[in-house]
Amino acid sequence: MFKKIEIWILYLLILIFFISLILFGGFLKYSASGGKKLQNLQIVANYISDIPLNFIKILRTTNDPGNHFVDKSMKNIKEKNGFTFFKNNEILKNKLLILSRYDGDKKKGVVEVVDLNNFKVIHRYEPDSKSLLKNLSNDYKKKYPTTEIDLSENRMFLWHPYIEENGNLIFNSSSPLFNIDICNRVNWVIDKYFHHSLEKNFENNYWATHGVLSKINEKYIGKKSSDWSDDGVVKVSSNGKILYEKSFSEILIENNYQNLIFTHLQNPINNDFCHLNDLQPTFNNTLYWKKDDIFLSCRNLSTIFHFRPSTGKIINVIQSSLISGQHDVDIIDNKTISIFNNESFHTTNGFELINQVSSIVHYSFDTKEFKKMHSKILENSNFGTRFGGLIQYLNDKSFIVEEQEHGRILYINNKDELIWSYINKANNGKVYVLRWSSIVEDEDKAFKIKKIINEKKCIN
Ligand SMILES: [Ca+2]
Repeated sequence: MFKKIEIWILYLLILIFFISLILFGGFLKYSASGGKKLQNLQIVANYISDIPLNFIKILRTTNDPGNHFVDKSMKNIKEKNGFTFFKNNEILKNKLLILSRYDGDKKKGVVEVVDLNNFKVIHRYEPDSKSLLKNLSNDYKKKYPTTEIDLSENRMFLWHPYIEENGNLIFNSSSPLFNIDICNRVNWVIDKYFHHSLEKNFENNYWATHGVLSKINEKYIGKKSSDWSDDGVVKVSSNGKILYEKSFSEILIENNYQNLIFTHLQNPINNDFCHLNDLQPTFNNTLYWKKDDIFLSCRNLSTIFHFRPSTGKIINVIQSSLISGQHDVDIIDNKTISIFNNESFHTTNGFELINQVSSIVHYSFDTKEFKKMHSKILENSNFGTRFGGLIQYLNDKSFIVEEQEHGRILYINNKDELIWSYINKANNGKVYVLRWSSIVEDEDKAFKIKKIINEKKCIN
């Protein structure tokens, strides 16, 4: 069946193979160090070198439905599934929890509306991934070739969902921005790549974070600008039209902060210099900000930027030795913001928690002081998440905090006492991640949502 070949030919082939391997490796190193010669050959060599990693990525995503969203640390594995109550509390009466979680039993991302009078799930949003995909343009799918996998039934999730009083839900899944109705039917889609945060502003528009292809000059970042991740801020109208957008690198360059873009060039996270993970609009004029300014949180710079879209100006750069790898900036009062401080930093082992717990930091514009809050209760609860997570204060200064990667929510009253906890556990005993839940505090809005849910007539 096989022909015999001379042994010297075999040795010659092995020799050629090793010489080719050395030359290929050397050429890749030359390319990675910014070599300018043989540009076309560099593109081909880099494309070939990407094949093994891309192949592994595809294998992982197609063979591991659900496993991607398991908390592999097993941190909360001994906790009871669902809600556990520690103290009586009436504050949340007539309010709703909008619970975004990966359902480990159904192996899909869902949003549940929980009635906080009795902690019963009164509605579930379970959008059909095929109908979401159907609404995307071919251009988008071409630009983001893993879209079919990322939005497949087992892989999609509903990130930072915002519920309207008519029951519509707006969310992204590291994907376009979707607006669906109470029966999971698509109202509108914005065919751009959104991620992380969505916040409503004073005029009922939304501010959202999205990823954009970098517009930074090629002479700085080379031809593979598609590998250079940039973020942007987008203002979207309630009927899904884009009213304003600007890339984060443009904001920094126009404000003479280009040094912050290139700080991380030698860092493993260099292609994600900002990692914009929250965008918080202001609702009034105060001594320290104007209505519809936004606070932008860049995790990879451990920095909050106070930005004024109306003038394009960065007003303030907020940094502290206390803050590292943060998510979620919120406005507390006319002179204070809170920062969900993951206290995580990027090492050669990936992201790690500095002190094993995450913290909440308040910054006062008045005194210019940073202060850690609720430390004792968060430490006693062993609360910490390297990625994601958020805090929401209610009017009485009680709050929920979400431990995203460990699938847990804590509700803590204004005396720093734990009232209840929630764990996202499946029947297989594993804990699955959460994706930024919130409380509908406005009782009138909660009432209208409940009415829509009670009267819905969905044909599914
Ligand atoms: Ca926020």
